[in-house]
Amino acid sequence: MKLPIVVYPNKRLKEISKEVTEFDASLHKFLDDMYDTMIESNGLGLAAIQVDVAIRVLILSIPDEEGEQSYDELLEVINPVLSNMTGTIVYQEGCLSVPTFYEDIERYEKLTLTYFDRHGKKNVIEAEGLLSVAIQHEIDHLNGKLFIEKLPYGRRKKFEKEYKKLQKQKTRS
Ligand code: QAP
Ligand code: CO
Repeated sequence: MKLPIVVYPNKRLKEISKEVTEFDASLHKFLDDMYDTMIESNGLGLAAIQVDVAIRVLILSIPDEEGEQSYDELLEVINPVLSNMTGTIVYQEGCLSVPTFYEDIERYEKLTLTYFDRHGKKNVIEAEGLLSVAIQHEIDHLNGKLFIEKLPYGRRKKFEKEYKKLQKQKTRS
C-alpha cells in the first residue's frame, strides 16, 4: 500500500527518529508499504520519517547497470551506524520530500555500514559511489536533516525562492 509522502517545509522532517526495538510483523508490513511508496514515486531511497513514522528505518533500491530496480537488490536498513568514512564525492541529489529539485552535494566517497535487517540480524557492508551517497542521504533523514541544508547560503536562498514560487503555482492549479 502506497503511503502519503511528507514534503518540505513540513516540520516533521526535522524530527530525530528513534531506534527500532521490535522486529515484528507490523515492522514487516511497514517495510512493504515503504517499498510500494518508493517504487510508485520513482524513488531510489526512502526514510521512515518521509512517510510520517519517526523510526530509524530506511530502504534503498539502487538501479543496476541496465537501470533496472529489482526487489532482490532492495536494502532494508534498520538502526544504521556508519564508520570508516573516506574520500569525497559530489553527486546531484534529489529527494521525494523536496520534489523537482536537484543539487550537487558533497559526501564521503566510501564508508562501512552496520545495520539490522527486518529479522533483527546484524549486517556489515562496504559502500562506495552512488550507494554510499544514498546511505548518507537517508541516514541524514533519521537525524532530521535534508540535503538542501548542505547548500551554500546563496544557492539555498535561490532554492527557497524557487520552491515557494512552485508551491504557489501548485495551490493555484
Ligand atoms: C535519495 O532520492 C538519493 O524530485 C533518494 O520529482 C539522492 O529517490 C539517493 C525523486 C541522490 C541517491 C542519490 C525526486 C523522484 C526521487 C524528485 C530519491 C522527484 C521524483 C528521489
Ligand atoms: Co530524501
